Amino acid sequence: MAMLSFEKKYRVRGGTLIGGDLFDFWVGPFYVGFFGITTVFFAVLGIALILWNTALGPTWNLWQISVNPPDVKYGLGFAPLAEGGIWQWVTMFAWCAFVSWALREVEICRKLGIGFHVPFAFSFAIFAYTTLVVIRPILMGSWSYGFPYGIFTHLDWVSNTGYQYGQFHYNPAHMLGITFFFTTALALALHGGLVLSATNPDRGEPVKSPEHENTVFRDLVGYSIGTIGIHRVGLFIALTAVFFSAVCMLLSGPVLSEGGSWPEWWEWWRRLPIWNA
Ligand code: UQ2
Repeated sequence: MAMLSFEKKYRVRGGTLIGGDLFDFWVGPFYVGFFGITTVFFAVLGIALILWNTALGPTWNLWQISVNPPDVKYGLGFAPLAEGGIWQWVTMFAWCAFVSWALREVEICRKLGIGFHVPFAFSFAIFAYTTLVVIRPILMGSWSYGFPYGIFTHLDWVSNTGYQYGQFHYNPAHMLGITFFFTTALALALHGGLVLSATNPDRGEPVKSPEHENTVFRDLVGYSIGTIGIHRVGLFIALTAVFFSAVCMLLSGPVLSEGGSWPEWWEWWRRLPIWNA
């Protein structure tokens, strides 16, 4: 069905979680809804605070601008605005904007009568962000453990945090996260390549179907997971990559304490009785 007639068919009332019909309208191509309003509301507040923080100095250099978390001395309390308090408010507004966006996705899915896979997937991204700036700082006892909101400063934070544990690549959850990220790239490369190959036959030839796609992989590796299967496995490995990235950070600090070392952690393996019997 052409999009113009389809949109007319599905752009009907209903499916809202809150607000009834009040915000149930579109602006151009965008569905608004209660959560469209709250997304814009929190995003504008957060951006305004970032601009204010930048106006306080010391730089307008885009690469060096940074909204920094409070000093460790403020613990889990509110810090003065210019000393990390702005970071705390930006974090709250960002979190509310992200959750609003997820709930707007839910309303759109309800309107269309489709599954909730898109908001479910986005919730993993929100979980990863929440892990870094809320859950881990609370477990560590200070908001100072959150990452700074700046282009170069967040890179420095990642590097420093990694080196604090000796060698992050020895973190077992980091290993799993990376493995799943790489496997996600492999799966998407296979899938994208396969679909484009089937839909781009020689000039004058008909477009090919799943039989051809299945046969490529049966010939190649003896197995085809199928057209729905590849999307299930793709969603699973992508979300699992994000999940283990969050676990990796919860292990580094809250579990393996600061000053600990991931390379040393593997000593349990070398100490297994079987090697020392
Ligand atoms: C497949 C299939 C698709 C695909 C791909 C496969 C017709 C269009 C890529 C092949 C996938 C396999 C063998 C599993 C790969 C698993 C991992 C974890 C990389 O069979 O069905 O649909 O796109």
